[in-house]
Amino acid sequence: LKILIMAAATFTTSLCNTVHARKAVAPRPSARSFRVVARAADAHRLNQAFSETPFDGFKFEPITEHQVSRAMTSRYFKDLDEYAETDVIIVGAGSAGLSCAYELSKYPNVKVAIIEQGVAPGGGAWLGGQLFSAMVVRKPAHTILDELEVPYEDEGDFVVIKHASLFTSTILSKVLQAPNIKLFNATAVEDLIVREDELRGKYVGGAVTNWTLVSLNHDTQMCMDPNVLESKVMVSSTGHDGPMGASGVKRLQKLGMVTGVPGMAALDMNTAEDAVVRNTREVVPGMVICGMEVAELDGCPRMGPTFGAMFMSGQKAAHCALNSLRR
Ligand code: 48N
Repeated sequence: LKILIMAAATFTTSLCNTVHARKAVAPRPSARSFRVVARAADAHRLNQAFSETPFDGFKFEPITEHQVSRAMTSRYFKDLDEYAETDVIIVGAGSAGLSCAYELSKYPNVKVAIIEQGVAPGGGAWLGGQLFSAMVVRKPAHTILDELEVPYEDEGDFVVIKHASLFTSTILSKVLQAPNIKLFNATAVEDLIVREDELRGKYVGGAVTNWTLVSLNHDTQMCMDPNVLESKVMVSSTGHDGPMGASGVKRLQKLGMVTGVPGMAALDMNTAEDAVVRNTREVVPGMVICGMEVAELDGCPRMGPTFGAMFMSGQKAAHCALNSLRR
């Protein structure tokens, strides 16, 4: 027993000595370690400072979900009510359709509804050609760029906009701000209103519309009937490709109001652009065509990656529509 007590006492003593020794050896924090800690604190503060932005502590005003819903739906249904009958319907918001709308924005007494099947208006004018962003515009079509104040590089007989989207976003912005113009996007014109009278014979009196997704899926579901908008004159600028390319003239052909839609001919820039502008016209009473839809109907050549004819054809179509309204 005596030995055991002595061993326990020895063990306890050595344990205390070790702890004491450790304590004794434990270094007092040196000045260096204080500097390290201070630097870390500064870094944190600095990081804190850099991570602060003018938008920290932002607090939105309160809102309820039904307020958001009513803000959207009340305006949309008011627009549908207001544009159930309108002076001009432009079908297709590509470069030709937007140029037409821009020209009509100069006539504030003319009510215009643009119907665009895509969610994003702009058609093929977001790029200059293939995947290249610069847009080539042959003179004298650069005049619209001067009006829109779209900067370009002057190359003599033509100009180059550094990015096609600069043109499209600028003209879109001008058109959307015009009080006499309303854009209904993600909405397709899937048919035409066609009437007949002694004076004009058969004429186009408006558009038959549906949500684009419905128009593209009629054969996957029971019929979902369309909506209708009446117009005094329609401008069809539905282009030459895409899910509904040249849909206006193709519908006229099915209705027997035009004889054929041969489709655009092979590429020849110098012939194509003059022909598209020259042949922009009121193709049947109540319906003007412009842009590449003209090439589809008349079989004139395509021009490829030059856009001047789209601008001038669209602007010309606006005046064809104004002439039709004055009749
Ligand atoms: O840009 P696009 O396709 O047509 P345009 O005529 O305004 O401009 C054509 C131009 O981009 C070219 O093709 C160039 C010059 N290349 C020529 C060539 O040789 O290849 O715009 C047509 C718009 C599109 O946004 C379509 O989504 C839309 O019309 N659209 C419709 N919107 C509503 N209902 C429809 N049925 C419909 N069909 C087409």
